[in-house]
Amino acid sequence: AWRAIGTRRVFLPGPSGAGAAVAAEAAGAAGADLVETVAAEIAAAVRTHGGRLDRTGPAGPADLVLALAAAGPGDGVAGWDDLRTEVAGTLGAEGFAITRRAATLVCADAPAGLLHGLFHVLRAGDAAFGAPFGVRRHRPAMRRRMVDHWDNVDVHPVMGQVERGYAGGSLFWTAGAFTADPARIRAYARLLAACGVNAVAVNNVNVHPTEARLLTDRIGEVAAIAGWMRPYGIRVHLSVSFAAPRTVGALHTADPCDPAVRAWWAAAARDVYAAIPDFGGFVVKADSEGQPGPFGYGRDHADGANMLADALAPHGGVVHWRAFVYNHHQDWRDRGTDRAKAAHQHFAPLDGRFRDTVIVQVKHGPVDFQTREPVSPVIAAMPGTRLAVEVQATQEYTGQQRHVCYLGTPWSETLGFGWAGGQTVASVAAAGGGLVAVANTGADAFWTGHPLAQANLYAYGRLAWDPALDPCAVLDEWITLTFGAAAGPDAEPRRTLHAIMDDSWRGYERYTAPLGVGFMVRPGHHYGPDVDGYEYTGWGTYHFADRDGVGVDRTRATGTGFTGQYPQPWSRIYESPDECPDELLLFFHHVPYGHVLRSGTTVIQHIYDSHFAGVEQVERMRERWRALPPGGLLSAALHARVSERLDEQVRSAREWRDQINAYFFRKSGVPDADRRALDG
Ligand code: GCW
Repeated sequence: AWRAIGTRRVFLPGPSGAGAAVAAEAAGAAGADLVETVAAEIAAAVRTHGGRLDRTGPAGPADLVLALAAAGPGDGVAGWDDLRTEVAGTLGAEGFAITRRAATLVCADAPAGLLHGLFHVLRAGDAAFGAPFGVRRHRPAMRRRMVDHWDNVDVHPVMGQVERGYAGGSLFWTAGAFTADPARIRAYARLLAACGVNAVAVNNVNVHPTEARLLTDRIGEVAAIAGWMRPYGIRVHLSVSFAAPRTVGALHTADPCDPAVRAWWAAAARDVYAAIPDFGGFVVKADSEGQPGPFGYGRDHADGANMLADALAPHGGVVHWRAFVYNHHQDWRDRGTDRAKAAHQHFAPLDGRFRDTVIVQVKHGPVDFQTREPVSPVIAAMPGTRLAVEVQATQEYTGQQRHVCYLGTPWSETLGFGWAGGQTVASVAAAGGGLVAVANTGADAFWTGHPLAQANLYAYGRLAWDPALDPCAVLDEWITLTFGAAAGPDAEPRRTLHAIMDDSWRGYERYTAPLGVGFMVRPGHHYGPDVDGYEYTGWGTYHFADRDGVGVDRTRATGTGFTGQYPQPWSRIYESPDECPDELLLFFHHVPYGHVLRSGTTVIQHIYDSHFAGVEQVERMRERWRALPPGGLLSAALHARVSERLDEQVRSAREWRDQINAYFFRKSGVPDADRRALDG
């Protein structure tokens, strides 16, 4: 049967150097691309490591066999028929099964499964070729694992080429021109696929006039990117402007209920699919921070999202509609309005009204990607809607890729967050629209500016594939893949990287905004401390520090009532200053400086202690890194880049410590119990 559909066979050397691998060509064009990719990966491995690649048949003992269940390598491979019989039809579009017999056998129902199976083997290294093991099935928890670029086509006068981009220029555009290098985009797609990513939105959710034309006369640029990414199983999505019928088209309105508007979008979608047959869909930021949306026409967000879904549905596309909707012209004097409540207020009442090809994309926290936030209550409030959870790999609020901050840790905590009824963030995202990350990549030689920030991209992809993974184990995988498998469990640079990175998110939290209060950053660029920078503005991000205390009262009893948006037990726990977890205390409560935390220390002493401890941690990180000699895959250039960034992290952490400590000492007048200098 496999001969009849044109099976090609690929041989790969295993550790013995004698091995063979088989990849079966799929009947469909897209699938064939992916099989070619697997074959090319194996061919490259053979060129580097030796061994044999033969796509005409397993003519001897094999170390590795990769094949589609429907095609198979034929009779020559021991155990194959048992494997295929057991797993065929159960693996889905991207899953695979692996077992070790005389050879390592990888079986998939569809070509993307072969690719993910190959990356799995590479991750496992020698372990995939050791003692025999039984059949293990791997299927992604999240069907769509999307990276959202905030790249602009033009250089935006304030935000630059990439909004909140800390990794150099855009991989796609430079100052208005399409400058994507096919080889580099292919390499990027390979990197993403190796992390488990299968979708990319190419442009910023803030869609400016030039970028709006990517939907129409510049669609060829998106099609080119799609063509370079397709062989790695990645589908391309596009951020669009809700006002496009008016601004790009010739209509006088963008009212989602107007038949001419609906027809305009249907035609636009048809043209997009003519250029990109496997186009993923639209990403939309509407009625948010100045972007146009359905509110302008007296319509709600279900009207807006459904209209776009109807345009895409005939072609198989989806709409990612962001729930990041709030009033950014709030009166700071008005204590009744609470930005944290906004997404729930706008979206929870619409539950059940969205088409099933609409994915409501919710930021993981209720405010805006702060270092520490509670989980967004929207995630538990819309059981009749497909939700995606959005995290920010680009480190806008976590050190801007100048600071080491390994985000696998908080993302894993968020995904594991559960509530009454047995649901978790991971289960909601898995049943709905998956996990989305704002990209942290760019034209930088290390992809991510800070070389160690690559681990965040990797952790994102791995946790989207399997949210139950231990983030430290994921980090360990990344270290092995990046710096070489030769290093044993205690060998360098592994030990040093764990010492620097494992606890780096908590370290960042220690020296920045305390106890979940958030947003003590410089307005505009958001780097470095400015305690009152946003305090008297319209942005809705306040800490309310005065001489007596600090924090936002979001209780039902005396505050904004935000705690009431949570299901049990969290509604009760967050309401109580005694039960609320310390790290979120100031997010939910305004307390006196002398309030005693569950840890036993007072709020004011905690602020001082954590800021001293955070800086000491960063100073130790730098010492450890300096003691690590460059060598092997740890190139001199990489070593130097990390060293330079750690110098800046130490400088910045000290600045944070000194401003936060001086600020709260001046407000409270409470000296440090340990008599350290707080204010010069
Ligand atoms: O955190 C804020 C950023 C904006 C961003 C916005 C969003 C793309 O400061 O730069 O705009 O979030 O997520 O839409």
